[in-house]
Amino acid sequence: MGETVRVAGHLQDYRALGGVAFALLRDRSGLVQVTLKKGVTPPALFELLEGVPRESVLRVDGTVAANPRARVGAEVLPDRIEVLSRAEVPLPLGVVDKVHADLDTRFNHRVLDLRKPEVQALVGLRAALLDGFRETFRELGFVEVETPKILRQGAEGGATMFPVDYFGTRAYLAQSPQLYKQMLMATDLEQVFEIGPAFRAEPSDTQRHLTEFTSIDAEMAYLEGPEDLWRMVERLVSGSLRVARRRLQEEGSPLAGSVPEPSPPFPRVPFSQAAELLGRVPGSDSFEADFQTEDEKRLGEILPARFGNDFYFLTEFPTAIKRGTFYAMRQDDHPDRTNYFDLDFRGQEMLSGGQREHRLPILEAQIREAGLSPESFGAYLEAFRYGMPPHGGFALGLDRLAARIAGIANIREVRLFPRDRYRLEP
Ligand code: AMO
Repeated sequence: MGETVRVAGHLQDYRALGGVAFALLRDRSGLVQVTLKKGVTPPALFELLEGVPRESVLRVDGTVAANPRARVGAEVLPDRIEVLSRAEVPLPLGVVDKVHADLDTRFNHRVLDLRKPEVQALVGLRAALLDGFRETFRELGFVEVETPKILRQGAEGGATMFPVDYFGTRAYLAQSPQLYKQMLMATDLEQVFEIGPAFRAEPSDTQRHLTEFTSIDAEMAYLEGPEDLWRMVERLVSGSLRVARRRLQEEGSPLAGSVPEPSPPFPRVPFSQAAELLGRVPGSDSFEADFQTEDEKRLGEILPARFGNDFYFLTEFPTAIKRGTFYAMRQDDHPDRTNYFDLDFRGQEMLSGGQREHRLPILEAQIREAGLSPESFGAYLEAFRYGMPPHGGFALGLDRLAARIAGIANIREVRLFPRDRYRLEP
């Protein structure tokens, strides 16, 4: 109190009530009230503020005074106010209005939308999750890597590849770091992780598919079996969420309490058991069909009630579903099943992974079986020729996790500038 201060921010609101006027300035730390009083404040400042549109950027020099009626129990009595940047009128999107704006309008004017405290909280949630994963990966002995995003070939199926003209040759944007993180298993890095963009030309227009998303990838060598991966996923997910939750608590985020505290072990539910719980008939054609959104939702009702955990693994995916995933290891004694799994949270797939096929002849055969030619995977396959340890890994979709935690149905809302089939701007 009594100190001279300089504050700056967006002018959220201005109200003049006869002898006194209030300007509310907003920045990341919150709101501060600047109070102008007739007889105390230089008259020119009343005139100046009268004509300044909301959301303009102001800088105020003044004195702090106690005021129990102001939001923070104090206000700034201004000596000088400068308009650093004047907002145009009208605003295409209100920042604090209670008027509902549809998603398209919000994304078209995303910079204004991002000023809303509830949208800022989502940005904070992502940042805290990223911190959580990085810190936990390092604790678990993983090295952070960055693999190329412009590739000669894809790994996750031809339908979702984005072609790029690369100086006259055809290249593709990376659908995932899959082939590179596996190649690194033939080096002595042993345990790597990557947090980066993944690009998929998703033809479907759903609430959980983006054409650009953030993939949190991990790969580890000297695997004995999928159990090693499940245990690692449990430690990673529970550790990362713990760090994120703590960080958000420290920051006073309204979303801190929404970050779950998972309790490992997560139930391991074989695909066939889940299919039966969905009422599928063993032996029927549809028994081994991949789970669709509706199936995942229903499993999200059945499995947590049965096993008492919001997180659960769906394991041993049928080979029939994973045939396109040529790098997936099939079980030696049950070749119709793979060592592949998903981790679902509240009725939605968050993560998928599995043990890879590290035996070159089998891998080549699986590439052929997927309708691809081993010749086009030269550099990838070379990594298997000179000593490749058994390995496996997984990838988690950050956007899906953040949206699920925040209770948001459409994952576009947790990205700063989302990309989908219809949106390339801003
Ligand atoms: P998969 O294709 O299942 O596996 O992707 C892994 C995780 O990424 C998220 N995800 C998406 N999120 C938003 N929009 C999309 N279009 C989208 N596609 C996928 C999901 C999913 O669980 N290479 C394997 C992983 C591995 O085996 O290591 C892969 O990419 O949360």
